Amino acid sequence: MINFGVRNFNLIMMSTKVKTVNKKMTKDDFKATILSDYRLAAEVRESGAQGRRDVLSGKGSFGIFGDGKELAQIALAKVFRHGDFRAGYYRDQALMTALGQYSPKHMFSALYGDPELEREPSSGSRQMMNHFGTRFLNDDGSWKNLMEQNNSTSDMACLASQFPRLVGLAQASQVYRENPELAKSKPGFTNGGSEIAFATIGNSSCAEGHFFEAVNAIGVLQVPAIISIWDDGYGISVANDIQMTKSDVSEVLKGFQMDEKGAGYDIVKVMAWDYPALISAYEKAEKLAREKHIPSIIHVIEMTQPTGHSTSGSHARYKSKERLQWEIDFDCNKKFKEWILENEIATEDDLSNIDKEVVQFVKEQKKEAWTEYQAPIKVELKEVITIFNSISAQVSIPEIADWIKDLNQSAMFGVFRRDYLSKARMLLGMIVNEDIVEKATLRNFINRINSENYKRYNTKLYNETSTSALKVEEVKPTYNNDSEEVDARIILRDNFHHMFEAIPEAMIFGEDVGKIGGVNQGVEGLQDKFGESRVADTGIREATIIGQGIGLSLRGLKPIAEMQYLDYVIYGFQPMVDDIASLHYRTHGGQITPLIIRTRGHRLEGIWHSGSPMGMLLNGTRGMYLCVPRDMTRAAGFYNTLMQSNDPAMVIECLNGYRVKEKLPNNIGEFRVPLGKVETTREGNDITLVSYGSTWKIVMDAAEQLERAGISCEVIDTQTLVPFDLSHDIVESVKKTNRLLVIDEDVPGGGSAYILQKIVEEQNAYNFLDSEPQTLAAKAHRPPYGKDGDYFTKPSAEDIFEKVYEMMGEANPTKFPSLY
Ligand SMILES: Cc1ncc(C[n+]2csc(CCOP(=O)(O)OP(=O)(O)O)c2C)c(N)n1
Repeated sequence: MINFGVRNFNLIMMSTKVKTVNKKMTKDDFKATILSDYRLAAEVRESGAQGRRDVLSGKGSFGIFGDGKELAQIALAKVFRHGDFRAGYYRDQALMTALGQYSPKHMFSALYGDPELEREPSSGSRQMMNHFGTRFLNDDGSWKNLMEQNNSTSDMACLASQFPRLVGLAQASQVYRENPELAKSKPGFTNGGSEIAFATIGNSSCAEGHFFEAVNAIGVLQVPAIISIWDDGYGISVANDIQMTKSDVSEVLKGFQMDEKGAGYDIVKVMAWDYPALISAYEKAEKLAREKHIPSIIHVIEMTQPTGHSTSGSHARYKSKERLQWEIDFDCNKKFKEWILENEIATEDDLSNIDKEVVQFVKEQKKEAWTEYQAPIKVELKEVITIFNSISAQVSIPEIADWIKDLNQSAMFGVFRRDYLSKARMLLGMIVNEDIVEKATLRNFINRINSENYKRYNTKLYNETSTSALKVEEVKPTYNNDSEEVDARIILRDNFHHMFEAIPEAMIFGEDVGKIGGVNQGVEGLQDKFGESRVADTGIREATIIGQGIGLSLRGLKPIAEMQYLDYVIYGFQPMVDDIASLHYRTHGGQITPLIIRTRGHRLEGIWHSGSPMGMLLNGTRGMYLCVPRDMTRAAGFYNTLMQSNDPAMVIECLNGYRVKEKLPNNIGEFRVPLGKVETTREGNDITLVSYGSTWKIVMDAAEQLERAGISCEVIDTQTLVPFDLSHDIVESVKKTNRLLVIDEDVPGGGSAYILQKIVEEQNAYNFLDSEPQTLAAKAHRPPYGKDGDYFTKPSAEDIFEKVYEMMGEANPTKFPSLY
């Protein structure tokens, strides 16, 4: 029997939110709290059970629920305060419910895929069910007061992907605590740095590198994170013995245990079914994190999966009979019930009444969710059937009768918009030559449904509010007559000094960024002037450098996360692709990361110091902006622009450009380069050459040589790849030259293919071309080491000369006879 002593009684009393309402709690209050926890656990369990049946009956496509994990999450919720942040995953149904942000109705709306935000506020069903997130932004793009709400950063299905951003979410509290003036100026983002970042993760996901990288980073930084590991022994079918050394993650983590100086984590192992022990574990962790910024890891073992991992299959396929029986016996809700009865907190009748009420409540919630989801769809269905009927009365189309029959039949169970829109579009094709008024009615219906669903499903990849970088006005760099020519890195350095003076939220961090001022000295002296909490060295851990930036930016800071070289961005690519780039889209505009990723790339020397994988970046990171400045003045201008906005972006500086001389502008820190605006850097009439980054200079050299051969080139620097030439200036050049060559140093079919698609397809340059549009890229392999490795791999001025000459020769072989 569990000993229900005075200690536990007080502990639970203290831990319940009721204490904020009534400090003098009676035994009745205590009972009410326990029964409310019991009800919540039962509600989560029951909604999972009913949701599972809905998937089997076809109303929902896929179900993943919080069953077997209820009690620990209820205990966690007791220490979660307004202003805290969660970075969790799909199992946290009880936690989200206990935080007042979720209900069975929300769960069913998400299960059905209801796209209306008021019913599915995490994502408007852009995400699978039980992928949680709260809204950080108002509709106008401004930030909500995050200290007045419980904050959940948006979950992802990619396991452990919540861990990189956890680093920054926790670190922000430290930054604010160390900078009280800054904290005071940001009341919507911090309460003196006392906020905790709570992470949750499944036991098997702990085998991911992101988990260990983040645990190490948080341990180094000593920031207030509480990590809960929900250990049910399995990752789908694969048990802990295959997932983890010694089959036990907290055994493995022992080296992170706090030492006598307070460095490291407090690591606690606790049973998933032991209510008082869970509460006590979270109480202790909260105190350490909130008061001393000491992180904790709470390894919750002996969790179960009463109905298996998800709706994808039965767990009887991979669990023994003994294990299945153990899961029944040690089910946390069952054990909680036993504990309540043993300690005479309530009677069997009390609990079975709650169970009955819960079943009824969940049924009602489910019904409401379904009815509200289907109601507008049924109105549209009625409308389209009326249109079908009136067309059928005038034109003989035998299929229509069957369509109407099928649609009416499926309406009894549930209709999707695609069911009738696909028929309507097919029908329009069938009656295109009929002279009937209903054709217009049908067309209007299709257009209306398409445009309404565009808003539901296709918007908000980018921020379109007044906080967008596209709304930032251009300010050109200005010069005196005697402006000095300096090493280009000086322009960046001086610009960062101005920026950090003007923007107290600005931070920069990465490998070698602090003490030595960056590998190319672009932030020289910045740490001395602005301190280690704003200008910092980090460990070699690209994924969590990016994650650090994500978390900090979600907490009102303006981080610049540095990837030392473009070739190593691949280590940090997963959080860019899955988290940053999709965040605004997947939350339906509810969250955004105003994070700048700074890196340097393109040509230098060697396989891993010359990469220019633009195609990879472009394909992976739609949802972010991609700036490819040709020099450091332009790079500084992009940083200045981006700092004024809420948008995530990457800026790639030219690795070979830091010692090149550039004129020092006299409005350093002030000038801003606009995004999506190309620059024509040489005018010409015969051919348009489009490039960017380090290749731009080589194109300019080639254009000079081509002039001597009688070929006049117009050279355009794209400046940004995303957005791309928003005012379609390139096609205006093509209208004049009628020829187009795109040059870059990515693989063939990489960045250059993207540019070509933009110009030929989106800007319709096809209509103005007299020659085949072409690309000139690097070789498909990596650039080998050495000057000759570069010369024989990346486009040289001679390669460009010959390519252009050949294109001109095809049009006029007499004037431009073959070179070879
Ligand atoms: C990176 C990644 N790999 C694989 C999957 C497919 N997958 C989804 S859930 C799951 C098991 C996760 O187990 P665990 O971390 O223990 O969490 P649990 O679901 O048991 O709570 C797997 C392999 C995924 N979503 N993400």
